[in-house]
Amino acid sequence: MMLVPLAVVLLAAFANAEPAINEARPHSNRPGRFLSLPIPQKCANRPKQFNFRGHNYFYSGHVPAHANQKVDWLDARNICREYCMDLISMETQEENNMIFRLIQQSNLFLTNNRFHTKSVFPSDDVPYIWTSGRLCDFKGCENRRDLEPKSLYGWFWSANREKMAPTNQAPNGWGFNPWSQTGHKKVRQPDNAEYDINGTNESCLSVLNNVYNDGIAWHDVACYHEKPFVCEDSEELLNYVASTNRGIRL
Ligand SMILES: [Ca+2]
Ligand SMILES: [Ca+2]
Repeated sequence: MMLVPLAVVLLAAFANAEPAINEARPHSNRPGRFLSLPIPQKCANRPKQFNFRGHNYFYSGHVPAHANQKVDWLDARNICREYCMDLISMETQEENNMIFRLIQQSNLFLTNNRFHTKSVFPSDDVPYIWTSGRLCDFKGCENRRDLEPKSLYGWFWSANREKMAPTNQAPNGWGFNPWSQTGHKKVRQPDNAEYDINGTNESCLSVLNNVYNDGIAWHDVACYHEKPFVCEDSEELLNYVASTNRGIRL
């Protein structure tokens, strides 16, 4: 019974490890990298900055240990995962708008779903954050007709492997399409624009704060860029740590 979650966690790790290796920064020789496993002590003491529908979240810029950190997409996931969290997945418009508000009012703290100021942090404008959104363009995604064309049907939340709505329409139950209508090439996102510049695919989903005069919106971005991030509780990792550490309080 305890082996199942571990197997799931490890499978998830390997399923996602391949692209990270292939995708390591074009000009770096960082060795192959894998998904991190949770660290029970860190899970028990994870930052709980705000809560939504039973999940805890934190924005790296508001947690002293990570306040000045900008990391690539996989490093961001791994920082979250050690806390039994993962990068945020915005499955609903409510959750999405909560993050949009956080970005917009980054000098404010969200606690118990209420904003209040906290003067210890500068009123820094958040230019962008990483989410767990990912294009299925790695090993295992080939021969999947349901994902073609990838720019429309190939996106999913890697935190829970849930498929996203087609990128050219508002997701079910949403009043708007969160993907930006513009970007580097002045066309709607995802546009894989960096591929034309240096051959790197834009396979990761970032929320950008008005970078293209487009308000706060979703963009496909190359995964090697370094950004602050938002972590969200991972039920999979919390369940795994709970089932393997009797009596732990998470
Ligand atoms: Ca979520
Ligand atoms: Ca783009």
